[in-house]
Amino acid sequence: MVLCKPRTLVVLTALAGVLLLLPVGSALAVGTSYYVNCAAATNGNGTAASPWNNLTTVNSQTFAPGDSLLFNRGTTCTGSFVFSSSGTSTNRITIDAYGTGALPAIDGTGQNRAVKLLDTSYVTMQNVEVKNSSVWGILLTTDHDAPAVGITLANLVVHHVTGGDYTAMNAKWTGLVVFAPGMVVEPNMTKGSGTYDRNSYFSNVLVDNVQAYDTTLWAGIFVWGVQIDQDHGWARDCANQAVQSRGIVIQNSTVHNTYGDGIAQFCSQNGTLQNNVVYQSGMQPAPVTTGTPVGLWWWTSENMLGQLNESYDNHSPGVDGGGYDIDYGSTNSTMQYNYGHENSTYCTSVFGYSGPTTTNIVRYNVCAGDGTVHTYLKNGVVTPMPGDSELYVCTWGGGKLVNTWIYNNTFYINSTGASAGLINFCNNGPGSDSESGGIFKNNLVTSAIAGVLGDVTTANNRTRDYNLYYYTGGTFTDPNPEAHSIYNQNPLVNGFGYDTTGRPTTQWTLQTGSPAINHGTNACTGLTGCTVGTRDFFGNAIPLGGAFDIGADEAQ
Ligand SMILES: [Ca+2]
Repeated sequence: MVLCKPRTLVVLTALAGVLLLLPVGSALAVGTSYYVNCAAATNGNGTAASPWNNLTTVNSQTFAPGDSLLFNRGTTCTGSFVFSSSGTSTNRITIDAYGTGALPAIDGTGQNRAVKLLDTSYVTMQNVEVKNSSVWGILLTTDHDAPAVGITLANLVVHHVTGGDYTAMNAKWTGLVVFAPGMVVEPNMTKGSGTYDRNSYFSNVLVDNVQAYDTTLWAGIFVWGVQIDQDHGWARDCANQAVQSRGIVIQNSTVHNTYGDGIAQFCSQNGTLQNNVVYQSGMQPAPVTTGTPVGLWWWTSENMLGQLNESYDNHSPGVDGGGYDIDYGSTNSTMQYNYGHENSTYCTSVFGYSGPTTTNIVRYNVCAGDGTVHTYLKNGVVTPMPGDSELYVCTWGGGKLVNTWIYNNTFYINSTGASAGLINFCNNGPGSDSESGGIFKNNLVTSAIAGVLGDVTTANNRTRDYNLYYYTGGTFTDPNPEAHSIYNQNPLVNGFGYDTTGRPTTQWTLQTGSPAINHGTNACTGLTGCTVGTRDFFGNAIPLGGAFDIGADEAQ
């Protein structure tokens, strides 16, 4: 025994070293794997040799931390998969595929939702196809008064959520992948009798490589950050950071063909939306019901980051229908390194309503060829489409914009709408944005139309300088000339006018000899709390050559 002791210690030490190298969650995994093969002729006991063959049986099970629930590739389970077990931070539960072939599918067969993850924490769901439900593809919700923490959705294909009707309170919490802290009362279901203090939210969520498409409901990937309880209490709760969802990352995902939003987070904090592609959101036909879809955006949220996304060909039966939006009540957020093009209306908007929208940054984006649709059907009357420009800044109802910093973007304007140009005012009329502390600097503006600036009054509401303006059809005369800006010089960019699918790689970069090179300024000079970051749209370090270039490319 004594002789054995040192050897045991050596083994344990070696094991500990191995364990430390394993990913969090699998290091101490001690759970059981359960198997589902819905093509099996008989219902088994959940072992690999005798898998379950239907969702009713699966839904009746409770799983323990460390367990795996595995669906057989190449097979389809029909009905609704409802999962309510939780793992722990060190022993997650994993819902995954086994075997070979196509992703295992869950076919909702027209039920409200194909998948419902209810009151779950520390759960990973990956490598599954989800389809053919009527209101939600995957609904993540709660029916308790606590946060739902540590959920990962990865490598999912979610599609065809159609036919449902869920318009109570103009609900936007419907669609393909929806996070909605409870209590969501589903169509044809009644609310539970529990008492809730509205303290439920989502925390530390990862949505990675999810393909979500085709819904006649609202959204592609959507986070309604605060609790829904069948009233309008969320209007109050959204501003209460203590009960907002937080730490939600949506990345490497593609969303298209939704009636409402593409990817959005509402009433949330510290969220990230990156490396996503969104197109053909807002496809609901007129007449409008809920309105206001945007490709990728957030509303009443703090410390948000949207970057490296592509958002294009997005639409709306009503207003909005743009590529990106920092919506009212948002604070300390950044839209950067994004590509927006050929949207019905704007590339990017910033809005203020009922109070301030504070310290929001729009930088190093490429915006090209937006404002493709110029009228919509408003109350049965054909009306000019608001915001059919590259930038749409707007306040109403006591809203104001504070410290909106727009710099080092590249804009290409060719919209032919009545109000088209670089920047557009909102429905409240020309100059209807209440702005303080805003800047518009180092932007490269090329226009194929005469209205280069768009609404001059709105443009003038922010300090603008060090920009380059080039009108391809003639001479642009700025009614309020900027001291250090470049007018009427060809910016000498590669791929001039590029506004098609796929992030530009060489297009909109500066040629040697471009007047934009080293003619910008440090956009943060004089701005408290402003830092310019470390890179441009293309990944080049900034600044090069001892001075900032104008536009989204730091060439030299
Ligand atoms: Ca430079």
